[in-house]
Amino acid sequence: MAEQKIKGYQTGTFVVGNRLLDPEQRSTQARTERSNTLTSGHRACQGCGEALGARYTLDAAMRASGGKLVAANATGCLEVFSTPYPESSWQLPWVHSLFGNAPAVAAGVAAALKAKGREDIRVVGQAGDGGTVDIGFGCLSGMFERNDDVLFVCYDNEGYMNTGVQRSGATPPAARTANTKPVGPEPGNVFGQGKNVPMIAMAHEIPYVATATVAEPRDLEQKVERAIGMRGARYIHVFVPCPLGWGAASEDTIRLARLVKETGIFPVFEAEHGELTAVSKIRRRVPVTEYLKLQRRFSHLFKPEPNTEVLERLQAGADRNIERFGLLADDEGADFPGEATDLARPPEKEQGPPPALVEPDTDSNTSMLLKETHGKPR
Ligand SMILES: Cc1ncc(C[n+]2csc(CCOP(=O)(O)OP(=O)(O)O)c2C)c(N)n1
Ligand code: SF4
Ligand SMILES: [Mg+2]
Repeated sequence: MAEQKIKGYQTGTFVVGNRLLDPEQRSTQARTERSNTLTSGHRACQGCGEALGARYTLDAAMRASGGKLVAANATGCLEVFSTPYPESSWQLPWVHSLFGNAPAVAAGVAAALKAKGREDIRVVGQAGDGGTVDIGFGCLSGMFERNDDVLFVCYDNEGYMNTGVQRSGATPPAARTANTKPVGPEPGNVFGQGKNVPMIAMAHEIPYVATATVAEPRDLEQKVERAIGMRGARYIHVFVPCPLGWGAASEDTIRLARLVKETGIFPVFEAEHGELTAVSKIRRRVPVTEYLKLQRRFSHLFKPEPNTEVLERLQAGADRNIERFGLLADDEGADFPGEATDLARPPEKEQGPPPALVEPDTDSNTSMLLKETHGKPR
């Protein structure tokens, strides 16, 4: 079904009412028959982008597969906060894999279903960025290379959150984590490292690759539905803010997910068989500082005075994405009147630093809070 474009929206927040859409175009989350695959009672932090992303993704996948879905889940926050023994928040067949082998487990489930003649049942593998871009990468590449009939979803919160906010191969440059301290000439995470797994997935020329953020659930749902409608290896990389690990306010999760796209830091696109097929244009371009300043993991870039050299390097990275993916609309801003600052934190909240649940550079605090909220890290 062709996506119905939304013309109306609430200036300042980009909130879009489902009432503006034809009923069949409305979000899965707006339907009374949604499956609540990740239901209430789990232990995710308030404002957890990963919980939101998983729910959007799996509810859409359940709808698209007619409720015939199995999920294999790597170790990580999503698994830990959803399944403290003997409880579970999952309302679908769900299997926990190791930290590093969710793609292989998912591929095995798909192979078993094929052997049993049950290819009507679809398989999703899912993991955090650590389980995807780092330790699970070999299994993922194998799953791509064999073109296994699995949709693999990475929930990218840019670090190892479950174990106390360590750096991953998806942690952005300059970000502070428990093991990338803001000290020395290059404070925080180094530049020039890290893996772009959506691009690597494209290089495998698998049937479908897409990126999405939790700020645009309809876009994410449509990509999941498209992916479920295909066979073979498919990959969706979802940007999911982590209030605890990033030192961000819980209420800023959606704002951050919007800003990461509007700055060009995170390109939102689709690709089939290695070719780019669609990009989600920037509605109104925003400087990277608007995104960075809401997060304590980047606070060292603004005090005691702005680190202009590092900020310029980060802006250059976003500009490169904008150029590379053609993210600016020809009529940039024409359909979306207003100022770039519409997306920024309301002025009355700009008095001090964003409220952080913990100081992410205090390792013991982070670990303690994680234990209190999720149970023991695995
Ligand atoms: C082989 C192995 N190494 C390390 C761990 C500990 N461990 C569990 S989850 C995790 C990090 C998870 O990070 P990510 O995949 O990004 O998920 P997140 O918690 O951020 O959602 C680590 C290091 C483990 N379970 N197994
Ligand atoms: S630490 Fe981050 S990813 Fe984990 S539950 Fe909290 S907000 Fe979600
Ligand atoms: Mg992570």
